[in-house]
Amino acid sequence: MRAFVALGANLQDPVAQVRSGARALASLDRTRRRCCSSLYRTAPIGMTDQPAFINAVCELDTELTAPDLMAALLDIERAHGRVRDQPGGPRTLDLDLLWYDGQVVQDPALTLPHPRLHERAFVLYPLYEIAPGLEIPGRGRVEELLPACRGQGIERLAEQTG
Ligand code: PH2
Ligand code: MG
Ligand code: MG
Repeated sequence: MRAFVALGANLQDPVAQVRSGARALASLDRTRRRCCSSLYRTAPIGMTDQPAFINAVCELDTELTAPDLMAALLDIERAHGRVRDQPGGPRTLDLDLLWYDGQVVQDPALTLPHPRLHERAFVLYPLYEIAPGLEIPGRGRVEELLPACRGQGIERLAEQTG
């Protein structure tokens, strides 16, 4: 199955955290990492009183089911010292399953596509870089969603994701 995962970090050397997260995705069981976007430095959305984020998106080819992939993402977050205290607050590494085989899932443990992806520049810009024509069920193609979130602070970095 094809899947897209968003990476985000704003604590403890965020560039290194996102790169390390991207490497962990590449070594997941029964999974191949097809590509990664550039790294982006982004203004915090929601809780704005926190450091800037580093964000990226990776595309995977996986034989894991969506729930198994989700569980593996949470394991990687924990291995990067993720502490869940404040919702939307600062974090060492956040891995969000954005899209999995075009599936629509409404489950307390997993919502697909990711419920806020269509309104977030920090997800849409990196996704546009690697999959501009991707259809987000119920929302439209990435390239159609991008214009609505112009103006959210985002800057593409020259350094490689890995
Ligand atoms: N993640 C959030 C809330 N706000 N803002 C930016 N710029 N990047 C993020 O990854 C991010 C955020 C909750 O997951
Ligand atoms: Mg998130
Ligand atoms: Mg998350």
